Amino acid sequence: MPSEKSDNLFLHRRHFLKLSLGTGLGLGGAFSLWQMWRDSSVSRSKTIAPVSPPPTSAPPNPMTFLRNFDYGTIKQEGGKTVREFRVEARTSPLQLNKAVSYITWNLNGQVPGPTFRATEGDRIRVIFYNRAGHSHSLHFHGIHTADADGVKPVRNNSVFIYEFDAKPYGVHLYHCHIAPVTRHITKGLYGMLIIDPPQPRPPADEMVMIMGGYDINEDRKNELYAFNGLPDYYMNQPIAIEKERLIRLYLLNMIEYDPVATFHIHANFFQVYPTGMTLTPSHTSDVITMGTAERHILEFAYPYTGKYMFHPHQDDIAESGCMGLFDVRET
Ligand SMILES: [Cu+2]
Repeated sequence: MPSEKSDNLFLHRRHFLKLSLGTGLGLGGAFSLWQMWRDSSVSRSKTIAPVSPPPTSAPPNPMTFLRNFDYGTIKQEGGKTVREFRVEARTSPLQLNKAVSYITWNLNGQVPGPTFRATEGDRIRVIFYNRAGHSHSLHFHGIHTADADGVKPVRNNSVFIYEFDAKPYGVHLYHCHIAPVTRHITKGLYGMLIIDPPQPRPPADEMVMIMGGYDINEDRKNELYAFNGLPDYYMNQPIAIEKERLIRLYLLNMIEYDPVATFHIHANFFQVYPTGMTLTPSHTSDVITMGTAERHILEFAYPYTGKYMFHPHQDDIAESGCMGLFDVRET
């Protein structure tokens, strides 16, 4: 890979490019150049004006994050649906509780990063701006070429484009893959990628829960845990759901340092779709065990109103922030 210069754009092998950050040339212009290069058999490098990073907006709280899916900007290119996502790596503080403000490494100022969503067969294009102050990357789980695998550092003040086909359908994830990866993940650089099957799943109240841990004092153990970034958030603000309504939960374990975490719901059972890669459930349970990066779709409906806990059944993890409540209400 060519060495990086902040004022140069290098166009090299297929599926990616690097741009210097700043203001000036719009993305459309950059893509036109890139498409010209992509369609050419000649490998070359070019210098162009820099492009603008994505706009800054207030990060969502865990309640809006819960049901917020980023479907990207849809384009048609050569008969194919392309979903284009723009994200920016940042370094910013997150108030985890009344006592702890923690410096996170994040996407768009939020932990976890946005939930990207596509349909199997779409083309996914993630334009990754790094303004975090040091190198990061985005490594996606899925099937793709080596140059889209996201293990190479994207240095501060540079841009990298990851492009790959959305396959296979399921619940997947992305995270920074810069060593030490454990640190880059616990600092907050991770998120979910949902790839829907060609025939959509039946209607449901869909939500995303990502379990994460925070190593506050850098002793390689987690002191705090959370669903969707903020410890105890859903204990203080229960998730309202409707009685007898089908809930489809996209669940991901991103807890580092602890080898496994379970997930348990009170007063009910769920059906398990392993890694979200099946259309029929594998089994029914009220607790499921997941190693780091494991994820599943869980489906359930509550027959009675009231408040019901959900949490890992490692109660030390639950009592350190990874616990919440469903508030089941009449329709
Ligand atoms: Cu990183």
